[in-house]
Amino acid sequence: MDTDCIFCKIAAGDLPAKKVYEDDQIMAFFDIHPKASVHLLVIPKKHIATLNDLNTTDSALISKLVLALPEIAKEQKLEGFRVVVNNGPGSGQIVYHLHFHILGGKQIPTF
Ligand code: DGP
Repeated sequence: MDTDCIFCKIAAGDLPAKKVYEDDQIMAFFDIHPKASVHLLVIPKKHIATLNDLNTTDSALISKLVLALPEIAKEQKLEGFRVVVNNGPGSGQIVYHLHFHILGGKQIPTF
């Protein structure tokens, strides 16, 4: 755990979040500043700052997280959804704890 990291604090239960899924390794909760009618964040509980910081020992964890995305979306009754990962400077990443945005609900702009 990184004691300065907001998502580590959420993962540890030290900060509140509107959780929709949690197990021993990953957690999903609503984004505090939603950009879509359904906007969730899915995080590994382990502190990993960016995709660049992943290594092969994280393979099972990341596989589990990606496989959970459609399950979490299904729980929210989303048929289709967009997954976004902002990664590093210039990408829009604000929180340096790896997270996958799930965006869905009302039609979201395409690009
Ligand atoms: P990014 O720009 O990819 O780093 O996205 C960070 C997202 O995290 C942003 O959409 C707002 C959200 N966020 C920041 N702080 C909190 C928080 O304390 N709780 C929740 N639920 N979301 C947060």
